[in-house]
Amino acid sequence: MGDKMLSEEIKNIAESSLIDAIGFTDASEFSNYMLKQSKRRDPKLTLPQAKSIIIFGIYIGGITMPEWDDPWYGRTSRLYLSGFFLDVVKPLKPIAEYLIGMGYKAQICDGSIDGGSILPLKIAAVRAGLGWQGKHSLLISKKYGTFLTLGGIITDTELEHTGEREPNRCHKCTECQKVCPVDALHDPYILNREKCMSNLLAEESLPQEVVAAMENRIGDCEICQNTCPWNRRHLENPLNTKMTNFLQNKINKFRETFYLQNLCKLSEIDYKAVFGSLNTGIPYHIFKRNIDLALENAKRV
Ligand code: B12
Ligand code: SF4
Ligand code: SF4
Repeated sequence: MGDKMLSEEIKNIAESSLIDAIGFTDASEFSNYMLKQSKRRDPKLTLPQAKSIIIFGIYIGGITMPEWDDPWYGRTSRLYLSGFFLDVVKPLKPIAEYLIGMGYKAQICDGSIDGGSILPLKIAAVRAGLGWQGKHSLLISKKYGTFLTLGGIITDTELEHTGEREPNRCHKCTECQKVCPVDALHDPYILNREKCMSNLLAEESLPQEVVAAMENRIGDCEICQNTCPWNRRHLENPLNTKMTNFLQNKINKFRETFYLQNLCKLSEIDYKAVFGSLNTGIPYHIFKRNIDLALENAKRV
């Protein structure tokens, strides 16, 4: 049994931090995590006294650029535009601070600044009852589809666990596997990182088949998410959440910048100044390469 009042207070703070979904689970090892050498495998490798994990979901379904289908426009993803690519820290901070103020320990995940990537967030979210892992490997929530960016806190306090696991609702569907242009989802539920464009568009070497498949993408790919039936309503009519509105207003100022002919003029200093807040971790020379290739692809359309 965990502390019910503390769990309720955390939920209240989460709501005022514009967090959309929250779940509590135990801090035992994730024995099915494939990266056995990673500290994400066991919360106690980060916090030896860990007792609970809090998992948070922030809806980003409404964050898009209307021009994405234009081949002369640089396409990215909702995660990229949200600025949560490496860093979901900000909305989680008041909760960590509250726990620390109460005399507990609290470590945030995912943060490029604080604590780092210390949890396998998808499987932790499944354990906390936020949804199930789809065949594209992402967490699907009945309410939010895959458009929840995830964050977590490892703490040494005993919290009331939400635990009820969602059943897998992919059933016979294999749409994401069929639509991936680079066969990165050959085996259901397992993403082949070596093939996935979201990874390769941030890497030095880009295989020829990816150059054609990337079309106007300059970072990230959402093809498997865009075909998932659990996202259909969010693509057609996204939920009107405060965080989505806040982030969409923030990124609207980039709308002109994302035209390929504008992007290719950005110097390294401009790139850091303009895209620094999006925190994508893509180095300037790779960003430039992606723009050059996207421009070549646009000429062929
Ligand atoms: C590294 C990383 C990447 C890497 C590599 C991913 C990988 N699979 O290795 C790259 C750059 C490719 C990547 C891409 C993307 N990522 Co990413 N990524 C991460 C990160 C930092 C770690 C993920 C990880 O642990 N990978 C290691 C492998 C082993 O884990 P895995 O893919 O979860 O593999 C599991 C399955 O194979 C599963 N499994 C194996 N067999 C079976 C069988 C069954 C039946 C089941 C159910 C499962 C299962 O168990 C494995 C766990 O051991 C997390 C943040 C975090 N701290 O968790 C974000 C995270 C997972 N990414 C996220 C997102 C959104 C993306 C992108 C959609 C971004 C984009 N728009 O381009 C793409 C996703 C493409 C896709 N189809 O998954 C979100 C997911 C949100 C959600 N709703 O699920 C996260 C949680 C970031 C965040 N803060 O929100 N990502
Ligand atoms: S993000 Fe793109 S490349 Fe990666 S698995 Fe999904 S569809 Fe395939
Ligand atoms: S597209 Fe179909 S198989 Fe893939 S995750 Fe969504 S529901 Fe599951």
